[in-house]
Amino acid sequence: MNFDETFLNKLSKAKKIVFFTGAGISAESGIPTFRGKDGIWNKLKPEELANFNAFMRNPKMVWEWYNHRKKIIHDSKPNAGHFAIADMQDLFDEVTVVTQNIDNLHRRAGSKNIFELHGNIERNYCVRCKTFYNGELDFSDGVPKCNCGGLIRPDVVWFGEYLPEDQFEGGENSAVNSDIFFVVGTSAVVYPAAGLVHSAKRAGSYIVEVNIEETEISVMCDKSFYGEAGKVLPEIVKALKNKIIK
Ligand code: BV8
Ligand code: ZN
Repeated sequence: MNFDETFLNKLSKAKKIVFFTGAGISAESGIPTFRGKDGIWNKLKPEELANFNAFMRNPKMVWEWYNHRKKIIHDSKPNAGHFAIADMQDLFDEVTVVTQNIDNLHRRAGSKNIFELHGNIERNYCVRCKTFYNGELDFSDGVPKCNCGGLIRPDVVWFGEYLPEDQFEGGENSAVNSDIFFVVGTSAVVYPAAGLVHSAKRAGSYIVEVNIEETEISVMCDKSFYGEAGKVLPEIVKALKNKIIK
């Protein structure tokens, strides 16, 4: 892949980089996206699964869905896109990952500075007393229960729920202080997460999109690379390393 000098100069002068990522960066790890052609939302309605009332109405069904996704995630590995982002930590003063994904793949790829806007499928807590249960859960009677009798739920953000304040604030802060804000593998339709692109833009960041197709925020981007994240991101790392050694 060839990158124009303007882009490479911008990159080589940058100090603070943010990678705002969505389900698309994990697609090449075999984890289905939400809204793509084979997206999981096509078959299942988010309101039927990813919301608190649906869980309280039918916790067994919601747990079956999350356990199914957990199995796919446990059988998957970070891909070249996740590793490229982790590699960038050696090329810039500060690299922050702000992810909407709950699959833990950025951490498994070696990224250190991560804000998880929508939670993490490896964590669970009691809806009543908020005690965390992060080991194996007991599904012998269908739905795991806390010692206090409350239902245990996945620690993910459902529709209509607030994002964890510390994570969203961290993501917002890194966005507005970034020199370059990469938007990777997200349809950018879910708010307030997608609002971070607007915050970064307003603060004067250079917005770079990596996606297989145009999205709602493509018009806001200074640069768009259309291709798979697992192909484009390693190419950017390679081009940057070549520029640095020249
Ligand atoms: C909330 C659960 C406050 C975890 C998810 C304005 C302001 C505030 C709220 C709203 C608002 N407008 C609407 C709302 C409500 C709602 C919302 O945004 N609805 C949308 C759908 C219209 N937001 C909320 O409810 C949020 N909470 O606002 O609280 C509040 C509280 C009370 C009352 C009022 C307000 C909570 C949102 C979080 C919901 N949880 N998931 C889980 O089970 O995973 S959302 C779900 O969508 C996932 O978390 C996912 O991360 C997220 C975003 O999807 P993407 O990651 O972008 O994935 P998608 O499939 O859409 O796109 C994939 C992209 O990758 C595509 O572009 C594709 O082209 C690309 N791609 C594919 N392959 C590749 C690739 N790119 C590169 N390489 C590839 N190989
Ligand atoms: Zn409890």
